[in-house]
Amino acid sequence: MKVYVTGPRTDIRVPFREVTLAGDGSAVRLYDTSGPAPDGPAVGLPPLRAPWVAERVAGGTQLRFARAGMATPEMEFVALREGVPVSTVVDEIAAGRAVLPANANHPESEPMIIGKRFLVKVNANIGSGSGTSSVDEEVEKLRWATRWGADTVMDLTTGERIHETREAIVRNAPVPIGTVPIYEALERVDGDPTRLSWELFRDTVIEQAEQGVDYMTVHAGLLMRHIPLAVGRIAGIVSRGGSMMAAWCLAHHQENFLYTRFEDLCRILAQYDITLSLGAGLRPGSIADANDPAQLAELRTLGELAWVARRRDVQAMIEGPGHVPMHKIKENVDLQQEWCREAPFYTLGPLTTDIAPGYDHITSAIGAAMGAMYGTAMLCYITPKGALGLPNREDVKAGVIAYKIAAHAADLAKGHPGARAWDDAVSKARFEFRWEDQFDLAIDSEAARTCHDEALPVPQAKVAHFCSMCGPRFCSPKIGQELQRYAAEHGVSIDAAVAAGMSEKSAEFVASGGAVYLPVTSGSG
Ligand code: IRN
Repeated sequence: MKVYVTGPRTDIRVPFREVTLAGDGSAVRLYDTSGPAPDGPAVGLPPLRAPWVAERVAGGTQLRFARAGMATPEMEFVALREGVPVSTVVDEIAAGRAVLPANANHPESEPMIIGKRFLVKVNANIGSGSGTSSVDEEVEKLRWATRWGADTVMDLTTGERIHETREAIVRNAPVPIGTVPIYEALERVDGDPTRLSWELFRDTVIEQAEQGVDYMTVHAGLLMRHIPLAVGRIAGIVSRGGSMMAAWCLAHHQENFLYTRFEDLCRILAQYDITLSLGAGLRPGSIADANDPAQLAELRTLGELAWVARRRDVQAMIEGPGHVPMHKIKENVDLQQEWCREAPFYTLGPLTTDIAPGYDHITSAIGAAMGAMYGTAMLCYITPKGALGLPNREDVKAGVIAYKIAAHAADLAKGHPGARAWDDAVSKARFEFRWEDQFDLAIDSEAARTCHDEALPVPQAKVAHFCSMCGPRFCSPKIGQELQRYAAEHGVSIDAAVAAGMSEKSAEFVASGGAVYLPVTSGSG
């Protein structure tokens, strides 16, 4: 059930999914990204932030307010959502360690924060590759992704109805929407990257900014001098935006215009409070290329650009790999944190091995979990299809769930306040055979129920004190419960109960004559 927690300002209503436990009637509150019930794609969601935006008559970005020590309603909202003091939110944004992506023209979004001191976030990419799917289908994909817990969604739609599709997505999005504007700019020059220009890019950015896009990936850190460093790689340049800019630089023999016009870009972004996501154009696309000179040279430039953006009041995060084996993940995160002055790191995976096409959500969720434990703030999901094809509905779900698990595992490791409560609630329900509570609390209740019911479909099994794994005769939680009961009845500790139980069993064994029953095997002579 969805519930709302209200802050000091009654118009700040933070959504949670509340699960009421059959066991003792208590309630567990879980972070909820699904947004209010929609009235239909054409109507859009209610503009909850509109009054807050209107209050800021002179505009200003979240970063600017945080630097001035002022908490905006959006900051109060995320403090309640994360269960942390508002001062933590203000301080982290002011220091550039966190971003709160919220375009003034996207009042429908429920504020969220990306930074290593907060819950690890997950982004889901949607959008059709060639305008094949309808606008309604894309809105449906957005809903589906946020239903499973996507904290932000990137619309990578290309093709004919790009403006219309994005409009429908933004108006129906309860989460921040990201885009990669260079993709649309490329459409406008019929797919020829050599015809790209700053003016064309700027106009595309402004059009998207007016629609309400909250954060934009800009591949401004890929410089002329970095390109030769990628020549000897196994996988070359795998970033779509990165390869466009490299093609432009080589064709014109000029420095990347996203770099040379970066301050102009920041001036535009600041007007809307759009967050920069500095693109990883040279991220490694294979295990062999991880943490190589090309990737690291670009990373240093991204750190410099994040600093320039901050000077212009623009919030910035840094994109990252890609493909990195487990033993190189910490080094990557540490270097990013050092060179980018702790700006939030936003990685695509990384895949920890290249051997499993078709299972990239697993190979990359391993890397995502490790990176997040070391400080990555947001994880861009990779679906089972990875780079094999456009994800369908089931792929989107599998990708989001895999990444939510990775993110939560990292939250636990980092000791985020409140993260443990969810685990403890599930653990207790499991130990006490409260099957329905276990299903309701599960990240994917349907999957949990289906797994259980496959072997034990009868209703009685939902209250049974065993499952189909070990059956009714030997059940470890049941034995555990008996031990707890023994300890309580006899007023002793669990250890003492175990010891007492052992001697009771031993006495029984001796009294029975001490016979040892071994299975009789035939033909053993
Ligand atoms: C996230 C972190 N690194 C890359 N990403 C996302 O991957 C990026 O934001 C975009 O949504 C997608 C493809 O990016 P390229 O290939 O254009 O760099």
